[in-house]
Amino acid sequence: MTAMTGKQAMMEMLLAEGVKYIFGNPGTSEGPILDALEDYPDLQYVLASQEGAAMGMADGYSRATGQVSFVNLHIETGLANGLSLLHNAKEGGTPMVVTSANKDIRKLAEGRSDLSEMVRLFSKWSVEVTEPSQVPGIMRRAFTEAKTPPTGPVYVGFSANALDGMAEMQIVPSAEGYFRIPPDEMAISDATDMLVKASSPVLIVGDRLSQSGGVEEAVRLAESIGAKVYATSYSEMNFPTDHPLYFGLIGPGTPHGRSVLSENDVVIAVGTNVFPGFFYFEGHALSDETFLIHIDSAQREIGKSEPTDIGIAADPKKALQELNESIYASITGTYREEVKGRMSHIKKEGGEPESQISPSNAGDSVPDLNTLMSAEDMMQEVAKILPDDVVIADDSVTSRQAIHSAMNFNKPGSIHGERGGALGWGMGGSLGIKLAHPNRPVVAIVGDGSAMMTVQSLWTAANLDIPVVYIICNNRSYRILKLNMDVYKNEVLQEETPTSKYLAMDFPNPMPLARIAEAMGVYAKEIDSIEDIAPALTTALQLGKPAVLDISIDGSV
Ligand SMILES: Cc1ncc(C[n+]2csc(CCOP(=O)(O)OP(=O)(O)O)c2C)c(N)n1
Ligand SMILES: [Mg+2]
Repeated sequence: MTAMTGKQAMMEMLLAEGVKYIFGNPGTSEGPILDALEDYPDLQYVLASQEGAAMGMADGYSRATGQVSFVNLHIETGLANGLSLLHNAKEGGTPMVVTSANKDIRKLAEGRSDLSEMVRLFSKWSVEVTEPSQVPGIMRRAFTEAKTPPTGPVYVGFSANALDGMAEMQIVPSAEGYFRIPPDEMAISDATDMLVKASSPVLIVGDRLSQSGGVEEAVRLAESIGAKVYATSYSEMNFPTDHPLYFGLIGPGTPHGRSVLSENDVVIAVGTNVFPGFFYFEGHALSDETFLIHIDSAQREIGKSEPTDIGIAADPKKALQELNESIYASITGTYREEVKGRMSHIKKEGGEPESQISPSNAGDSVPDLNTLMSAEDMMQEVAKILPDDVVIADDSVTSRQAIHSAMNFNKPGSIHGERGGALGWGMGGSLGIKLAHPNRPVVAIVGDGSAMMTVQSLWTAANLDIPVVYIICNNRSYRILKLNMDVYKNEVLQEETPTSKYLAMDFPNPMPLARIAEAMGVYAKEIDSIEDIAPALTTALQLGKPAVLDISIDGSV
């Protein structure tokens, strides 16, 4: 035991946990933390000028390193600004410890906010430290909670007296953590029986598959049973996109997704919520004739809303390894021939991947921007220049499909994307990814609406000279809202002749992202013709400094 202040214990615990960066924006209440930090040069404070930028950076850093990131915001006011992207971290399962300091506990009668209550809905665990002696134990638990699957963000508040007070303390970090929880043997045997009897099995993958490092095992499973593969999200590299069995993103919660899935006799979902979707549609996603197997490290997600025949709570990689072995041991030569036939049939049928977004046929908008390049053309051009070792931060919203048409993702960690629904992830997210991979080029592809939401990230990029190349998909609109208005009118309201004025979805005054970047000291270029993309991107990648290419693209629907 050593006598120290709570704020010192906080710093010692950060070092013991292997933390390098504190992402944040401070206030008066965080003064004690910054005071203590002066004695800890190995901990770098990464200053954001808006909390959304700090949260994005921490999220990107965690996902690119696989480690718990650390955020420090200001009391309730700064913390409130961070909640939007905290929601994303919770939905996506990003391991993160978010903190802020609070007024002295003795000011209870005067009114001090209950910070842990404020953040409870947005976090995996939420608590406030009110005594210095609590600091090491609570920090240890916070890191443990964050990294234990299903991973996620936790919140710790620190009252002023806990930071300034002294106590005898022992600094012990969280345990390494062995999370490869094996599946139940009986479940593997039942799943094997169901899968080898299936005539059209389908595999659906989500981020917890890639988080477990199980993509190779998923490929092996798909190949051994001849399953078409869809991804519910591609915010992590969940399946090699050029694999002949990969059919792209699917919205299993939409009528289109439901009908695609229900044509099959067995659906096996791995590491994904079953099934995410925005709108309410009556009934279940799968028809009564379709069996569902669900493998997940997030036990609570199994059987949550969709009737499930075989639920397997386990580490996805470990469960797939055992399932593959079990299938291998039980199949016959005839089965192999059957799978071969099915595979060639799938490949023959295989056309364009399913779009995540339903095609639009509503509205009276005439594409008046014919002269502008399409997102598809833009991405083809971008793809020609991107180096092999690039990491993409994808916050491109409706341009996502164009990214996937132009580029293949075959290496784990080659792409990280927005997840959870809150706009504004990519601007900061890409900076966190770059801090995690200083020797790899990092390119953020971001919608104009999303870029504007956390445009302050450009200031951090300039201030700390973090060389991310931003490509803005400037379509002068919240285009996704138009597409979803169409879905609402066509599929939810089922209007016969749907029209919409798409109120509050257009930017008659375009978001001037290149000019904002320049004003913040970031190299920037406005681009509206396709031939300018290659030279500008080449320059931007060689610059060794942050850069913004603000590209005008067609935003019509
Ligand atoms: C914090 C937050 N505010 C508002 C929204 C609602 N919203 C969802 S997508 C979107 C528009 C995205 O626009 P943009 O980034 O330009 O991409 P595009 O749809 O044009 O491809 C909006 C406003 C949200 N998801 N999160
Ligand atoms: Mg837009």
